[in-house]
Amino acid sequence: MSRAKVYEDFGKSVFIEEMLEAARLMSERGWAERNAGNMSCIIPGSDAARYFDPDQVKRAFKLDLNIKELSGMFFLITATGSYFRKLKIDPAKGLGVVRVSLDGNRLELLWGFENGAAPTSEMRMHFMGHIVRLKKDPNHKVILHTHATNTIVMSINGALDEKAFTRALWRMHSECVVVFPEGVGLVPWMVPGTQEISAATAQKLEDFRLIIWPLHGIIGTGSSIDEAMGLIETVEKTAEIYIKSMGLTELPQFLTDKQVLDTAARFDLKPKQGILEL
Ligand code: 2HA
Ligand code: ZN
Repeated sequence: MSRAKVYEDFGKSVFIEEMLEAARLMSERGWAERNAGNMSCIIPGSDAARYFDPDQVKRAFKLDLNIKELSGMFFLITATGSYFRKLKIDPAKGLGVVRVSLDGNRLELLWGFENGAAPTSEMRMHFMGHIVRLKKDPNHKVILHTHATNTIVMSINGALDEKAFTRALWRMHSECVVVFPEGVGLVPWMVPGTQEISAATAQKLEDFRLIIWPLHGIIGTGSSIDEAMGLIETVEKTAEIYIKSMGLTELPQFLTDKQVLDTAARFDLKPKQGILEL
C-alpha cells in the first residue's frame, strides 16, 4: 500500500514571505497606488515538488501567446487587480502558482488565485521577459514592475532617451554605474498590458535588466527579489536626486565621465559603450 505524499504549505513558504515583503515595501514607498504593479518569480522544480501535487490542477488559463520555452516551469505571479497593500491579508487570493503546459498554450493553476482571480494584465510581458532573461542568465528568476514615483517624474523629461537617461543616472550617483554597468533600457510610451509593450520590453531585456516605461513605471529583473528590487531602488533614489537637484541655482556638479569610468574600474566593471562622451 502506498502512502499519499504530504505536501508542505506553500502559503508559509519563503516565496510567499519574500513577495509579501516586496509588496509591502513598494506600497509603503507610494509606488503601488490602487492595483499598480505586478510581480512574478520562478519556483524551481525541486521546490515545486515539495509544495504541489502535479496532478491537482485547479483551473487553466488559455494564453494568447505560445511560451513553449517555459513549458513545465512553475511561476508565482500576482493577480490582475490585486492591491499590493492588501496582499498579505489574503495571499492565496492575490497570488497564484501556475505551471506552463507542455504545449506552452495554457497556464495550469496549482495554488492560489482563489475566488476566481487570474494572472496580472501584464503577464505577457512577464513570460516573454522570463524567456529572454533565462537565455541571458541561467540564474534569472524574478521580474518586478512598479510605479516608482521619481522614476516616472524623471521620464517626463522627454529629452532623456535611453542613453541620456543612463548617462544622467551614472553621472548623478556614484553607485549607479556599479549597480547597472549595462545601463537602463527605455521603450517608448505604449498602452499598458498590450502585446506591443510586452514585445518591446522583452526585446530590451536582451540587453538590460532594468527597463523604464516612460510616464508609467519601471521593470527590474534578477536572480532574486532582493536583486530586482535593489536595481529598482537604485534608479528610483537617483531619480529623486535628479528631481531635487533641478531646483538648485548654483552651477550643478556632476561626476565627470572619467570619474564614472574610474568607479566602474574599481569594481572591474565595463560600462556599456557609447553612453559616456569620453
Ligand atoms: O498591474 O501596473 O501596468 C497594473 C499595472 C499595469
Ligand atoms: Zn503598471
